[in-house]
Amino acid sequence: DAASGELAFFIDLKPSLSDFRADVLAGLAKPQKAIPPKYFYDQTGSEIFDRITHLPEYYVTRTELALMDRIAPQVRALAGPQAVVLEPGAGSSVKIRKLIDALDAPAAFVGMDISGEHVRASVAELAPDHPDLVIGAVCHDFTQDIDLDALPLPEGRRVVFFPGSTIGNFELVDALNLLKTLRGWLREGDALMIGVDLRKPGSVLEAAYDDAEGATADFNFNLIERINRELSGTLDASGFTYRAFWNPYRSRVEMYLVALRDMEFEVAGHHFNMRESETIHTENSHKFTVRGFQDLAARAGFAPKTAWVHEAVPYSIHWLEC
Ligand code: AVI
Repeated sequence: DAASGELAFFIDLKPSLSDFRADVLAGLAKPQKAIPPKYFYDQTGSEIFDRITHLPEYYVTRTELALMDRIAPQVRALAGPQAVVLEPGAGSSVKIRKLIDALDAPAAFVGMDISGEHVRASVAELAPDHPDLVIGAVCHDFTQDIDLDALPLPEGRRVVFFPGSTIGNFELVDALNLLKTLRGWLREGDALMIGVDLRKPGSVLEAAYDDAEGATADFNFNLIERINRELSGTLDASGFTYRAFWNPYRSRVEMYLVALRDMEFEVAGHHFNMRESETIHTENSHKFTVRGFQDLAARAGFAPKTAWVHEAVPYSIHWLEC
């Protein structure tokens, strides 16, 4: 197709596809029912997430974009000329455009995502505006190792860009492992630029994750619909309500679907029941302190170099060196 023709390369590393059926069945069989948050992001879920990023209560996206504008000159100086930028998880093209425009004659940009089609299309959109940039796409699961020397990359300092505080959706051990994996992609002198949301009052966090117009609730209810549609589920969405609360002891917002009554349902031929007020844990969003995140990064083998914090809303972007 026309889009991929504009890419310098598209490499399919054939990541093992995660198993929605197996993960949902295992998650619903646990004493505390839980479904991994990566399953939010089907077509509809990705559209709802995009709506979330524009909500008045959801400060994350607009705060990170404003902070990127403010720090652009410093990022340009730190990265130096001819940087090779890699983005695991094909996120918002608004952010990667901002970064590329901030840099001094960047040499290459490589988008990486578990969905090959998605990453190929979104990365190709950058090509017309950046004729001098080597632009590539890789179909890859970013929680897995990759030998970047096997890719046709130009010379230059590698900068991995991981915005949006996605790191906060992982349990702490998994966040540490992901940071170690990213460290493993890089050589001495390379860098990781990562967005990390910070602790703030519980009332602000609970509003951000349980908004007035109900978009975050819809995001969760879409998971029920996806299970019903793709796994022959018989869950009755009207039997659930959505709840988010700030857990200060674990420094995270926890999100749940709560049963409003006793229920029985089937998923993929398996029988389940839930008691009234029993929950399905759908997501965590960890909130860090600057020091706490730097310590985690240091344990993964990074040297924290600079942390920028937004002046009004606690949100940070870290420059970590190898
Ligand atoms: C993608 N991730 C960083 C979002 C967050 O803020 O934790 C996911 C999200 N879930 C509900 N609202 C936003």
